[in-house]
Amino acid sequence: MTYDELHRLYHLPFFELLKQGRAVHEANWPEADVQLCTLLSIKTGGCSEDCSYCAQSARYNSGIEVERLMAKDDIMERARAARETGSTRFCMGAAWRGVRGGTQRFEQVLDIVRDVSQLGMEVCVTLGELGPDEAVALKEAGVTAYNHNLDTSPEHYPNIVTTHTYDDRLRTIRNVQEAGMSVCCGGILGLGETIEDRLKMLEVISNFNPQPESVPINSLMPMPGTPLSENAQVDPLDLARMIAVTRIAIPKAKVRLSAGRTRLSDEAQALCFFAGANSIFYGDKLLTAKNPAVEKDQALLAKLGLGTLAPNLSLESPSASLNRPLSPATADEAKCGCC
Ligand code: SAM
Ligand code: DTB
Ligand code: SF4
Repeated sequence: MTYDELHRLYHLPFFELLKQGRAVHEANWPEADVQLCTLLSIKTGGCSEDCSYCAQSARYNSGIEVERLMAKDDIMERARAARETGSTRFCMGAAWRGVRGGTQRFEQVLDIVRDVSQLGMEVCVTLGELGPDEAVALKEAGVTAYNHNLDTSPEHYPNIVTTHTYDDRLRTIRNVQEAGMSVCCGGILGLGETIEDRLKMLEVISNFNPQPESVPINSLMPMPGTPLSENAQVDPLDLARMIAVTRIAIPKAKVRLSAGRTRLSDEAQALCFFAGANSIFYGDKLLTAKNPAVEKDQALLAKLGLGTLAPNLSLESPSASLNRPLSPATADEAKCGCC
C-alpha cells in the first residue's frame, strides 16, 4: 500500500477504521483464533549495538544480567513447557548484532534448532544480521520464521540506532526470504516517532514481496538506563488504529499484539483483537521484560471467547524480493562486526 492510502485509512473516524479492519480480518481469518507464541532469550545482554530502546545493549546500564548462550537441554525444557501451556510457536532471541557461518556459536544454534523443530511447534529465531548462507543453514536446520524488525521509518531509524542501518535490516530480510523462511517483521511504537513515521514503516513492510507472514506491533517497554527510559506510553487508541491499518494493509499476516501488554487493560487488548490482532507473546516474560501471566491471558481469551491457532509447520516464503531497493552505497556484502 502507498503512504497516501495508509494515511487516509489511519485518519478515518475511529469506528469506521475499526469496522474496515474487522471486515478484512473476518474475510481472511474466519475462525478468529489467536496464535500463542512463547519467547525465550537464549543469549541475554552484552550486545554491541546501540538500539536506544534495548536493555540488552552493552552501552547502557539497564541492570540486566549478561548471560552466555543457554545450554540446549535447558532450552528444550523451556520449549516443551511452552508447548504444554498451549504455545504453537517458540521464538528464540539472541542479543547479537548477527551470526556468521562456521563459528562455534552458530553451529550451536543450528544444533538447538534441529532439536526444537522436532517438537511440533513453529520455530522462530531472531539472531540479528544474517548473510545468505546463514539463512539457508537456519532453514535447513528447521527454522520456520525469522524475526527481524524494522522498528520505525527509514527517516527515524538513525535517531534510534547508529551501529547498523535500515538497509542492513532490509538486506537480512531479503536473505531470509530467499532462503525460503517466512518473515516476521514489525516495529515498536513509542520511540518518539510521529504517526507519519509509523505509517512509513508500514508502507515499507506492506510492500515486501511476498508480504510478511507475521507483523509484531510492539509498544515500547521503557527499560531503565536506556535513552528512551522516560518515553511516554503509547495511547491505546493509537495502537488500535495502527493494528487496524496493519490488518488492512497485510491481510494474511498474523498481526501480533507484542511487547507492552502489561500496560494495557483487558478492554484495550479486546479492542486490538477486534481491530485485527490475532497473535500474542504468551508466557510471563518477553526477552528481559515482563509479559502478562499465562493464567491472566487464558482468562482474557476465555472471557472474549477466542480460540487458539494450531501451528503451521509448512510455513515458507515463495521466491521473493523486497520492493524497496537497497541504497547503492550499502548494497554490498553484509558485514557482521560481532563475531
Ligand atoms: N538482536 C536481534 C535484533 O535486534 O534483531 C534480536 C533481539 S531484539 C531484542 C528483537 C526485537 O525486540 C527488536 O527488534 C525490537 O523490535 C524488540 N524490542 C527490544 N527491546 C524492546 C523494548 N524495550 N520495547 C519494545 N520492543 C523491544
Ligand atoms: C518482537 O517483535 N518482539 C519480541 C520478539 N519480536 C523478539 C521482543 C520484545 C522484547 C521486549 C523487551 C524485552 O523483553 O527486553
Ligand atoms: Fe537489542 Fe537486538 Fe539492538 Fe542488540 S541488536 S541492542 S539485542 S535490539
